[in-house]
Amino acid sequence: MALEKWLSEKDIKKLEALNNPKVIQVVEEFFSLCKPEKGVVIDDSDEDIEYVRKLALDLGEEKPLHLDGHTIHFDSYYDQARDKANTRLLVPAEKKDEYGKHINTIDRDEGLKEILSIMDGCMEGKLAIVRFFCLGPTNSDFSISALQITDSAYVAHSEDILYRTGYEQFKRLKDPNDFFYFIHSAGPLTEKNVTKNIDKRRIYIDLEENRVLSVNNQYAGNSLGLKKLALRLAINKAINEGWLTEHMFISAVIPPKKNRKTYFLGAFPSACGKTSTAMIPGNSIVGDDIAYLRINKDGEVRAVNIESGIFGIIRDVNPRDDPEIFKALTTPGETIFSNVLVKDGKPYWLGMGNDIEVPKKGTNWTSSLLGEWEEGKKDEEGNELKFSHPNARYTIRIEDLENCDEALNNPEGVKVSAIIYGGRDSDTSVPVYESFNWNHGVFIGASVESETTAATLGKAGVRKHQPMANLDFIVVPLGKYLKAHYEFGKKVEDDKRPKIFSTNYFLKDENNRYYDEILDKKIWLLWAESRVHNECGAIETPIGYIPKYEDLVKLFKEVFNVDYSKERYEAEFSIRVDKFLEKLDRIEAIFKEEKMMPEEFFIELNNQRKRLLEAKEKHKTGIISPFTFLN
Ligand code: SPV
Ligand code: MN
Repeated sequence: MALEKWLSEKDIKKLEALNNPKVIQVVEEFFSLCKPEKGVVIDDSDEDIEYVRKLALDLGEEKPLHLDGHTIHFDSYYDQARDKANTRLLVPAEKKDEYGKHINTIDRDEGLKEILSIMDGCMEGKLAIVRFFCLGPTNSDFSISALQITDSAYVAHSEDILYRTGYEQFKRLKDPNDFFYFIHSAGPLTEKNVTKNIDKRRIYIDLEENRVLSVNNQYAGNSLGLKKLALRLAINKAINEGWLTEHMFISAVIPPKKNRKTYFLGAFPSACGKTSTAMIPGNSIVGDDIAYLRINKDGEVRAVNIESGIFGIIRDVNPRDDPEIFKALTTPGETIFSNVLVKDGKPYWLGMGNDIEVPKKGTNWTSSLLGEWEEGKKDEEGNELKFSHPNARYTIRIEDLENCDEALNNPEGVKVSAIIYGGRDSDTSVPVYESFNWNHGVFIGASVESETTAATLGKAGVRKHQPMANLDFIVVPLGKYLKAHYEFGKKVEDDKRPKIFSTNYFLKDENNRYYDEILDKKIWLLWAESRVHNECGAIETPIGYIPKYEDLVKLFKEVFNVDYSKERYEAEFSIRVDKFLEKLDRIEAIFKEEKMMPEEFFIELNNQRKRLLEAKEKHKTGIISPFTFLN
């Protein structure tokens, strides 16, 4: 067998034990193309997993830090975030038009030819690691098996922290062809162990083969098959099979003094408070990024976290705002830091707390290109280089968090009672409201927008359309994706359908100051939780149901011992009709252009506009106080 060229007898036996001809074929095909010097097959044993952990250190892709188990990994200066321009969906030429303007496609034949030629010999001189994982808990209706081949020990190690092992699960596959596979190569590396040929970075998604090919990158959002690459394949699979794959956290809201847990899912675009909502103190976390949703035999909507770890933004993780994560990052245990500043084996990041003195020199994400960092150092354009990258990350296991929910690995998933859609909006929406029903909620999710912040490139305050916070990952026409949400809702009985809420933590006053404190999101979720249990009323407005003043007063007092003023309530919960109407125009302009749009979407859009115009006419103002609707 050709595999003998790369693999030991023992490793070949490991592959053969899977009894899966397709796995053998994929390994042979891509070993032949990528031409690694050697290969290794990793199973679920502690011994094999320890081998990968050590390999990342031996190869220098990670370096030890001062706390036991902590390591640092750097990505190339030019590889610090997802590469949207070079992440493309392979589509047959005749289908290209169906995908509209928002999905980055390339002709399948042309794309394959290009990427396979880039991958030819991309692993020369390196070791190819073959790994098996399970997306979602093992032994579950949700489980999807995944094969990863990578020449990066950092990638293989990260996946160990972030996903469940799946070698044994592969042996149980009902259909031996039903798995995802991911071929990754960091490509040739510089002497600093970062990708050399960034100009040839490509991430191509092939739905026909349920595979993603990714080359010349290391940043986890580009390289790790099981994260955003699998998300794209799973969206397609879910739509074909009648369930949902969403870019959502899963968290249990635990109200004080009530003996219960209510599971919420939440979709928020990047940098809109998703992980911090999942991590609200007092609640417990199942996942912070990606969920599969299915309807079980009792008609309940259930969800699992497809991951078992967090690849989180480290910026602003400090003892006050993110106590659980801060604690995990400052305690010995298996943790990978990436793209932070390191000095004397200690990691430093932006916003880690005022009482920590940041060194003026050290190694950071700029060092592989520009040498050691020191304060005042500038990039080619003359901008000062921060000591830690704004998108620097940590990789940890959820089990290592004190607020890990007991249902993390439950093969049945958790019962979904509510779904939240959040955006970043300084001047339009209220902090929290409830949709009238599922279809209205889907419309709210489809209309999520996020304003750019000063921290991202380009002009601040520009609104980006982010349907379900999933736009970057949707690989079917947008209309088809939305239709799947309407269809899913139809399959659930009224009393079992999750309630859908909208949140906005970023509303500002006329002096450009946020109304909300960082932890006020706890109150908005507790209000939503009490709505799930029909424990409080609400005010009907043109946009949906908003909280009553007295209910919020009670919650703020009970939870934070804070007096929530009538003035603040009125300012935050006024319905800004004109702003909402402007938003509707923006949303309509985007979806009007899309193919296969479900009728339900435009019904909701028109009803929403009608309600807003009627209210404006009736109350003769573009900003309506919440108290007005009580009369
Ligand atoms: C996100 O940007 O949504 C992330 C990080 O979760 S990444 O892995 O880059 O996608
Ligand atoms: Mn994400």
